[in-house]
Amino acid sequence: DEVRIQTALLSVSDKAGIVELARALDAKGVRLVSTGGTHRALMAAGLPVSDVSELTGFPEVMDGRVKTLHPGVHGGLLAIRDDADHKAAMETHGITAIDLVVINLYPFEEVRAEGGDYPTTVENIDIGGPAMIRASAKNHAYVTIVTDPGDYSTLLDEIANGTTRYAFRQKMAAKAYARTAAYDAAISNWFSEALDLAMPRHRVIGGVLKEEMRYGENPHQKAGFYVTGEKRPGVATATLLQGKQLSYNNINDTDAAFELVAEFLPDKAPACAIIKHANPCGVATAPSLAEAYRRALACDSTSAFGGIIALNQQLDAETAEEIVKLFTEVIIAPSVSDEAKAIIARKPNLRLLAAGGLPDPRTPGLTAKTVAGGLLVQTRDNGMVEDLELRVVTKRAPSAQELEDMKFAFKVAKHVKSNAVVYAKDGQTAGIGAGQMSRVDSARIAAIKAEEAAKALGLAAPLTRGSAVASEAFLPFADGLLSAIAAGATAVIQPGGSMRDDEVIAAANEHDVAMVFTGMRHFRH
Ligand code: 93A
Repeated sequence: DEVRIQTALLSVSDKAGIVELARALDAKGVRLVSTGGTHRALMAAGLPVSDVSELTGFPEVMDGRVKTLHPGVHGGLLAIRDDADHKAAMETHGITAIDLVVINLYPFEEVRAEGGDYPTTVENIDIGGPAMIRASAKNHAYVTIVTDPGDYSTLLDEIANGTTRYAFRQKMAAKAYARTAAYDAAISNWFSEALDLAMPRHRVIGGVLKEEMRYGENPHQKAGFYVTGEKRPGVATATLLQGKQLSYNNINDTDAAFELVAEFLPDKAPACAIIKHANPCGVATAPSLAEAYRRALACDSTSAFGGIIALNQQLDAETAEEIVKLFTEVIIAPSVSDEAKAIIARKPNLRLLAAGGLPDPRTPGLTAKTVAGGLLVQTRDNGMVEDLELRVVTKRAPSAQELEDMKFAFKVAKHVKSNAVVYAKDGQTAGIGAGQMSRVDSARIAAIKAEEAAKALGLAAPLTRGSAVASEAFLPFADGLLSAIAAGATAVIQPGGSMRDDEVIAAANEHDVAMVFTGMRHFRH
């Protein structure tokens, strides 16, 4: 199953390492053929290399759009070497067998990520490259295909004796199809964005492996981070300024934290969210970022230990000084001041991420989760309470302050696993109940958390007294409401739409509680 490498076709956009590879191949007596730019680079290095037009007998035309799309190339890639008919065709048409193909594609993904204009992005859709990759990979019985510059040294190890083994060619072929699939997925996703086709049915769901993690959610699970190329500031594109590589759980929690804090527009007020196990354990806005952090922490300082902190503004020195007092896993912010960097540097294990901006909570994008045998895909929950028509359903209308607290609580509830109950007062969470199977339990847990926080802070009464409470889905019975009233809530925000809305409204009226319906639900599972 060993194939001797006699002719190699090199056609690469990213020229890094290609001269060294070509030199090593040449030293083994491999005949080199390449396309325009690659040919020039190898000639400049003094290597003997022929132009692909010698295989095709046809010049590169149309600004290089057609350079390798020719039977002289594809026959040499696809021919079954020991088939009599194929051999005859090669002889009749003067086709040379190509044994090794080294290609990397036009940088479509990079051009897209850099926000290239429409014609430039289109021009960077590689046609000839993927065609050759797919042809070579199909014919891996004879042809070795290399699509990743990271594999050049592996290739040189493999061909130490001038041949490649079947198992190697097979592995490289599998990798090659993963490459072309990811490439086309990126093109498809770009079109969806360009044409604003948010519907999942228009999309190919695919990503490119950005990094492998040491393990997954648990140490016995393997894990990788695949990036889709979506233009959204966040954990996939952020710069790690210091600290170890993020773990699987770090990435998941950091995403949850940043998406939540981005709901609080930075020009309104500084905001901070602290996340544990993908749920917020404290969220606050305040006149200063450091104060927002202190208030977010006050909600549940026990859970915040080892948490993930997201900020909606540049991390400044004052906030950094506060943060380093406690053990934190990750900080993510749009940017970090130099002074803050120096302060965080005192905690070398603390991972610090600069995202370069905030994700727009109103853009749809996609979310996906796996189920046995499939992927469940939907547009992102981009509903914002500011955009909703709030309907007052009780005799008493909320005061201006209650209304503010309601909206704040509902925004947070959107990012809490269902069933979510969130108490808020004066721009900070007072208690959060997450992930319970019964809504009453979430309401009770949130109240207990608020009582504990009050004790820890030495307050006379928990912050739930005089708070607004949000439920991310309708209150099915009055019991959840009564539990919230018992904790001291005076205002309630919920989607409404239960069969027993009348019962719930009556209970609110009885206790002089103000209630509004949003008409929008924010389940999160
Ligand atoms: O424009 S293409 O789609 N048409 C082709 O026939 C073709 N052949 C190779 N792109 C084509 N390529 C790509 O050119 C390769 O995939 C590689 O990325 C690039 C190398 O071109 P050069 O050697 O001229 O720099």
